[in-house]
Amino acid sequence: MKLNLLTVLLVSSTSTVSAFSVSRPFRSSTALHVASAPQKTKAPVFDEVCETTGVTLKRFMSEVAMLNPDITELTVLFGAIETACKAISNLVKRSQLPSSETLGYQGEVNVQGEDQKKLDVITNDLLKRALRFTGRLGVLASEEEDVPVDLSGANKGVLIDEGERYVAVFDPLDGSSNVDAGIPTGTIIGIYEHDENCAIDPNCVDEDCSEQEAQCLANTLQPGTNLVAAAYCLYSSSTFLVLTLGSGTYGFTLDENLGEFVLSHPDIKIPEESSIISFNEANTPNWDTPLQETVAKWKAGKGKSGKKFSSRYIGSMVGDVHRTLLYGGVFGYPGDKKNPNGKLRLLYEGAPMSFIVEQAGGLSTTGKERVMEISPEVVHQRVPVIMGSKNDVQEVIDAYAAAQ
Ligand code: FDP
Repeated sequence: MKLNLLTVLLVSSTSTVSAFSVSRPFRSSTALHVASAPQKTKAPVFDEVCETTGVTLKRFMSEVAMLNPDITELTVLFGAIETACKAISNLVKRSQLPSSETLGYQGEVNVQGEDQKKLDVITNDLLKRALRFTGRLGVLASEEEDVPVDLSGANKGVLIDEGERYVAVFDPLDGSSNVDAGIPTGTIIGIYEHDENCAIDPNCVDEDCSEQEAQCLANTLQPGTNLVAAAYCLYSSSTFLVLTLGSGTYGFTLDENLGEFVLSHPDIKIPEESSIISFNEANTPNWDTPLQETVAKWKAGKGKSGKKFSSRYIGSMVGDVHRTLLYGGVFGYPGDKKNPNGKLRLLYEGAPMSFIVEQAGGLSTTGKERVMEISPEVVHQRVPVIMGSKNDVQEVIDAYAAAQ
């Protein structure tokens, strides 16, 4: 079904007026047409590998598509993600050079009241365009956009016929408060199926839009259990792209000579227990008592494993989760007395990263419930997150349960 043409670029109230602006937050109070939970994809096996190139992301995705023809369209999206990550990696690397003039603040505040860095804005634009030009997206939501952006119709820049449409949610430059100091940052992306029954009248502006049209734009408000794919790119000593399509977690490293992401971490399995905590410990006194007590036991070597934990915290979620996937441990940004829902956003931080961690055999919880099962009510909703090694996170869940 071809959707109507619509120009719906929604921008912050402090800048350009949008063709469609929504004064109320999107809420999922009534039933949304949301695709059913995705089927498990079949993972490829590589019998023959070129010694020079290894398994590139392109080969990986095309073999996934051969095994799972129903998700062939995802290869196009991952082509765009790959290009965007390479471009963002270059931007981040060059940003330290005085000639790049990309460090510092943009002078705008996003809808969450955070000062936008220049690179937040540049990378948001870059990723938005890369995804939009695939023609496979119906709607996207980003940390840097006030409300979801409708991409259906000619405004998406390319014309496609029928074909699956997806919803992308992303944080283009997570950890950007670190970027001026050259500390690792990342991009986080989640992909849901879009409700193809959504038709939006191109003339619908503000209150002229029906509840149904507003809900179609709000198609981003799906729980993590509906994710069909999630990925992050980490801009660090190397550039990594780690993804899940619901059948394990796979890590690729950018071979700068080839210009290709090469499979370097196949089927990542997070250690079942470890001895690393990764929290902003300045907030400890305000945490919930069960978490405070569990972390205090770990530090004293009196937790379930008896190991004495040590602390590693970059303050960049992608970097901290990447280390946690490889070395094990517990990364978290829990709720506290000041911010009961913590700091991280459910849609484009908590849910996609939880999908990746769970697919690597780990757990992700708020303490009281599985992050993946929470249905967002608003796009920029925050969520407490405690994720990582299965046994360690289970210890936190048990402490919360015992306290009830
Ligand atoms: P940032 O504000 O630099 O974008 O949610 C964003 C985030 O970074 C995460 O990447 C990171 O884990 C967290 O905030 C760090 O917050 P604190 O500075 O409060 O520790």
